[in-house]
Amino acid sequence: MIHLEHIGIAVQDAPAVQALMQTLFNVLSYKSETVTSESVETIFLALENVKLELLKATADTSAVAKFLEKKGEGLHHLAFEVQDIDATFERLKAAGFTPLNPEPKHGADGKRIFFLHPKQTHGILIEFCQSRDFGFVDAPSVSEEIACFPMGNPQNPAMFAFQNEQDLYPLYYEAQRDFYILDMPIHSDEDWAQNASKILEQEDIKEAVLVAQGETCTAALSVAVAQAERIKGVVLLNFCFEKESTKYLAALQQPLLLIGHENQLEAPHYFALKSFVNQVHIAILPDDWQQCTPLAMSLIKRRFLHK
Ligand code: CMX
Repeated sequence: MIHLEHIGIAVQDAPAVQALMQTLFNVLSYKSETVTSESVETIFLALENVKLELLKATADTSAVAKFLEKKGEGLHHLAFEVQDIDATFERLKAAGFTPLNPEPKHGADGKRIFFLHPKQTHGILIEFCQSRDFGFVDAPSVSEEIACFPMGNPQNPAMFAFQNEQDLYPLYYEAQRDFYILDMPIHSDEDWAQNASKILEQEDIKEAVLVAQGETCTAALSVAVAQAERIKGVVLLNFCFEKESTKYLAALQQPLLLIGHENQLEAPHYFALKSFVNQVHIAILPDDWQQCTPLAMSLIKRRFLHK
């Protein structure tokens, strides 16, 4: 199924446009990336159903520089995500289009892309893109006894994630670029710490960032305390205070990143943790954290991968 992946907007003054987006939509940019082959700097903002890609020329020869000179700031292109970019490329060539690229090439955001000339598409510059395959490992479980689902490239730093009801799936999607994810679905509190230890040993994970959300946070904290030598940092999303969790928080030695959202009742109380948790960073994101997944991911990467 084809969907609108992003809207490209040519900008002269990126900070001014970013400030405007914050005022209009309450969104912040979550990453910026220079695409050398296109001579552009891209700045991404995520709305619920589509991304905005601000495009800044980095050289006078850039297509964006030419566009800005001729038309000024504004809508530059629409990018549609397809499942098979090579097949789409061939299909459109057979339909009589002359793509601007001899074949799909690497673009921003880890995607393969190609463009059609606006002269062939009633004045709209159209990009087709396909997300890179991040190496999803379709393994049922690393252990027959304990359900744990690995995703991503095993060469990447490990992210040990506790979730229930697929809450963390949007985050996993983003995280697969940088982490090897060990997803441990939670069904009951029992033996979590023990099972988690088994998985860490079976998979020979020497260092992992542990991520949990909502009601799985207390169990995750117990694992972090029990496995202090293997868990190098903890991320709690929408953490809710519980009696047990306070005990583990006081014993926690690793850096902690707490990500909440502003409508959450507990969020203002997170700051009280600074008085007794060793190294805690707190981020309160606008609205529901699932809508802020890319932003949450960039905080996790900055804190634990120093990216
Ligand atoms: N949207 C609509 N029309 C556009 C356009 C755009 N983004 N860019 C150019 N045009 C129109 C021009 O207005 C002009 O129309 P007229 O002849 O009616 O005046 C016509 O296309 C030709 O424009 P040009 O200035 O002579 O530019 P070129 O033909 O040299 O280049 C294009 C146009 C589309 C081939 C070039 O911009 C290109 O290769 N774009 C694809 C790559 C790109 O845009 N990269 C930046 C984004 C990278 C990313 O997202 O990663």
